[in-house]
Order: sequence, then C-alpha cells, then structure tokens
Amino acid sequence: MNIGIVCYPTFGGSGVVATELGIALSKKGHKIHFITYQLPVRLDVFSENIFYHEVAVGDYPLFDYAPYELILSSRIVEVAKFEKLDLLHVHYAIPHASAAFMAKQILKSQGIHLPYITTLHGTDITLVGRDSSFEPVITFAINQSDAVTAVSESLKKDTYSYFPITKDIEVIPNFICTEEFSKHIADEQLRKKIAPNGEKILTHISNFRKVKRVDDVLHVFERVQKLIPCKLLLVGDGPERNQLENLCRENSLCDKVTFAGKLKDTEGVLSISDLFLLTSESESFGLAALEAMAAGVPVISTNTGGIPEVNLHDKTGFMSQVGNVAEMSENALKLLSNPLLHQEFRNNALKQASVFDLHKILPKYESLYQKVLS
Ligand code: GMT
Repeated sequence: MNIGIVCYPTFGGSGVVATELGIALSKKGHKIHFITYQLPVRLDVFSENIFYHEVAVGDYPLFDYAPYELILSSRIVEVAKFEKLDLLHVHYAIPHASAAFMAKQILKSQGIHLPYITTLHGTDITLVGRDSSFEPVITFAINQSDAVTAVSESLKKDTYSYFPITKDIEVIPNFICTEEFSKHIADEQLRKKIAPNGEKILTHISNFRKVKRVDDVLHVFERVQKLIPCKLLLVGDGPERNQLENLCRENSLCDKVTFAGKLKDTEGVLSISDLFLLTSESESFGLAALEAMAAGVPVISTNTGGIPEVNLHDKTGFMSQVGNVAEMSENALKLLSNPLLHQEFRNNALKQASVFDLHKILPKYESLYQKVLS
C-alpha cells in the first residue's frame, strides 16, 4: 500500500507512535509518506520505503499566524496526487483530521478518492479538543473520517462523552517493539555517572506540561530520598522546566536530580532505572509508562484515563489518585526496599508490556486499512 502519515514530528507520544507505525509498515513493504513540518525525531529518511514530504510554513508579513491547516491540506493534495496514495492516516485530530477532510474534498473534485483514518491520541479530545474554539470542527472531521481509532478504551469513552460522535471508534492500543528493549543491556557507565554510590534511580519522561504534574514527581522523590539513597532522572523538556528547577533549589535537591533534556531514544536511561514515575492529571494511554515496562521498570503512577489499561495495580506497579504524593512515595519505598518484590514487579512489567508488542498491534492497523480500502 501507498500510505500517507500526518503527525506532529516532535517528541510527543502521538508523533512517536505515528513514526514507529510508519517504520514498521515500511519494513513490511508498504510505501510510507510522512507529511509533516519537520523530520519526525525518530525517522531515518534514508530507510527503504520511507519518504518525507515537508510542509513548509512560510511567514508572509500579513499573517500573525500562518494558516498551517491550509498549507497542510494543499501538501496532502499534492503528495496524494503525485505519489498515488491509497489512503491517509492522520495522528492527533487537531488540525490533522480537518486538513485531511479538506484535502479529500479537493481530490474528490478532481476525481481522486483518498480515504482518511483519524487516530485520537489524548489531549486532542480530553483537553484541547473540548474547547469550544475547536469542538465543531473536530466533531465534524472525526465524523467524516473513513475510520476512527483511539489508543485506549478510556479515550474512546471520553470521545463519545465529550463530542456528538456518530462514527464507530475502534480501540487500537499503542505498541512497543519489545525486542528493541529486551536486547538493550544496562548501560553501567551511565548508571555509575548518575548514581556513583549505588543509589536507586527513579525516572520520569515527559513533555513537562502542566497536565503531567511533574512537580508531583519531585514531591514523591523528595519524600523517598529521605529514607533511601536515590537519584531522580528527569527526561524531556517543556513549559514547566523552569518552575521545576526552582522547586529543586527550594528543596535542596539539585545534587540529586538530573535534567537530561530531550532524548531521541529512552532505552538507555530506562535500562538503568529502578522505578518510573508518572503523576499525570490526565493520560489517555501513557506510552512512556509502557516503554518503562518494556525495559522491566515498575511504574508508580496515577490511575487516570487509560493508565489502568497499561499499568496493573499491585502487579506491574502501583496506582494512586491524582495528587496523592504521600501514597505514591509509600508505594515507591515499598518496592525499593524489598528486592524480591521489586524483581517480581520487574518480571510482571515485562510480561504486561508484551501484550502491547508491535507484532500483535500492527496487524490491527493493516486490517483496518484493508477494510477502509475495500
Ligand atoms: O500529551 C499530549 O498532549 C498529546 C499526545 C502526544 O502527542 O504526546 O499524548 C497523548 O498521546 C500519547 C500517544 O498516544 C499517549 O500515550 C498520551 O497518554 C497522550 N497524552 C495525554 O493524554 C496527556
């Protein structure tokens, strides 16, 4: 198949999922055309069957904000015509679903049929999409999609409750290449650098936005480090970073916390981690938690949104109510102070991650594509 993929090329989970999906499909012989404003972070453009079409956003002085959605629609039309796309798969509804609809209509007027599939990822529904400034367009573009998927049952439910959606939504959960994670050997040099005295390593990975409540990660760590020698690795970057650095200073934690910045691959840091912390206010799936589990790292998380579909309470980690840092730190201490229990949770995490293995999830997308094309 000749498939167009539209996504955010940045470090966000939706971009990672879209990129990994495209790469996996290309390895199965499909020709994958990424249509994005930047090369997706995990994409090797020289791989076989991978093609990259940049959406060049100009800066004409009349526009305070360039009309990205129109430029994207035009680019989709152009790529679809000249590369003879069979279908388009857009990740994250805003503004990709409406751009896809517009492109589809333009192509239709020229006698070309381009079906589009919309995959909902989370904040496009639960946070941004619900805003009345987007809602009518989002509802329309989702309903007009040839197929719609959501990354968790929880997100499917939220979509139906926040929007008047008439379309069937198929749940196709996010996935992971477990092989990639299991073949990664713990980077002992990195471990020594982060925790020279054998301290435990707690890790958090996110885009440091308010919804992630990274300050709760610091509050949990602050409690845990009082009782067990440990270090905190904060991977990622985003709007809350300055405030987090200040919080570290106020709590005299600077020598115990490393801000690692954005990392292209997280296998290295996860391979040396003892616990993963995910304290989000809302999380439609929690891909970062799944990546941690695939590396055999138990997860201390909130129980919001789709997280319970990934992290199994008292098995692969523990879950608490949003903001309950006292309970989250108690659970972290329980695992870190009991090597047998910790190992048992590590094994459970690996087993649960295998449920979301790429080889199990990829055929679901392929059969959806077939269904849409027939
Ligand atoms: O976090 C976002 O605002 C958007 C999105 C992204 O691009 O990172 O994250 C969502 O999609 C991920 C991939 O499907 C999910 O794993 C995240 O749980 C989800 N984020 C939220 O729901 C906050």
